[in-house]
Amino acid sequence: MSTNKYFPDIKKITFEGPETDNPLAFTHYDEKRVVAGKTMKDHFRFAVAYWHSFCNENSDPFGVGTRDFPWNKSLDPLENAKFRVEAAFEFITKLGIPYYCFHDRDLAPEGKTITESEKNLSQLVALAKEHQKETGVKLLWGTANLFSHTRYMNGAATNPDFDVVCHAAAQVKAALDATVELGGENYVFWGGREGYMHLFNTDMKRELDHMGAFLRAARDYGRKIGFEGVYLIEPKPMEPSKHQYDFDAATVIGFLHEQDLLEDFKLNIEANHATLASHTFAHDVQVAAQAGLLGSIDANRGDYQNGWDTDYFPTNLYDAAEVMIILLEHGGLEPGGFNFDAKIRRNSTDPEDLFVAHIGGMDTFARGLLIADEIVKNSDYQNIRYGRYSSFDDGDGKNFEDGKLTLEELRNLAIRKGEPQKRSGKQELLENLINRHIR
Ligand code: XUL
Ligand code: CO
Repeated sequence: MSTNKYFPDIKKITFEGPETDNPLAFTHYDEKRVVAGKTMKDHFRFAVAYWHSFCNENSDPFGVGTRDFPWNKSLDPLENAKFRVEAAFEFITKLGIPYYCFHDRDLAPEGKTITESEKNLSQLVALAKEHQKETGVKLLWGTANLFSHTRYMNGAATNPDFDVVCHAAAQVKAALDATVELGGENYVFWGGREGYMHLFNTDMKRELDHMGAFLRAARDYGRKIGFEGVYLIEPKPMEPSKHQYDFDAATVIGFLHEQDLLEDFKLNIEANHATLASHTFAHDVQVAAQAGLLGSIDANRGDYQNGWDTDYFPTNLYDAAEVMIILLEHGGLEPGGFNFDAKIRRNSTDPEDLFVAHIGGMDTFARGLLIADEIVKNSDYQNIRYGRYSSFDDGDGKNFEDGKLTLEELRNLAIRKGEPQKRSGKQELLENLINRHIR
């Protein structure tokens, strides 16, 4: 463990099992436990989100932040960034999480010029690299913050002003350099300001083509400097823009096709972004997985009453189990993982709250995995779900699937077959499975 300065009252979090009443222990996440042929550690590849956990003081539009950051000791933001790395690695190792994720500006403050920003970032990258080496913690993905600075108010890669596009490129270049230097396994693009606030001042076609050109240039640069990982696009329908181009998984897949990016890019599905798009978390995971494009997951949770991106820590066992069934069926996430893109609430001000929140998220998914494994192995779930399509397995059904039947031939078959039998969809039976397998 690197230090014991920032969370001195917290010891290393361990697995104690379902019977424990210790809130600072895992009840279900046992990193060594093998489920469906893999350890829990390898199933999830959990990651801490640097921005929410170490940069976000929980201010909101109505008031200043409430969290105390003992690593903000200096008046110099660059010095504080160095203390912050120490604090982050202390937290990550005490929690026993194998990965972390960052934006360039989480790790190091922006300088007055591009070169100064690059210098700041390389200093912090060097420090993070030492901590990674010492602790064995790895980088799941890096990214560039192309949404906070005022210059991006009209977009980054899709900005109508070419000068701004160049600034965005400079940032992505440095963030890719940092990701490669730290052995990052993926690189994320979240298009926070890539979209529009009103169509009347927007040439949507041109902006989308610019985004494609920008991503191709970024991809080529990354490959040139030896990035062998996966590029990920993170869909989100709105917020901060009224409409974001990476609306949901299906929209992003269409965009990747159109822009010839399918070879290198996959999707990073965030639970709360899926629900903002009026889908379930499982829906967007399923859409990405069936296209062979499920790259990684930002694990969090929305709120049934509020429409916005609340980024709660995940606690919903039903959502977790549903998603874990899809993952088991599609062979997992590697080299992606589960990044807790989630924040503790404004009034969660004790240092231990951050631990408790992550423990809850990890246990929720661990339990979801156990439930999913039981359902896949020991229930009729797959037979019922996939068996519904057995009429396409051979004969004319298969011929139809293979594109061999004309509309007239289908019509003649309808006459020959007569009125179809009623076949139950068995929804309630399937819905009850999760409840039945919570042990
Ligand atoms: C914002 C969001 C981002 C991305 C990375 O809603 O999810 O933090 O995950 O830029
Ligand atoms: Co996210």
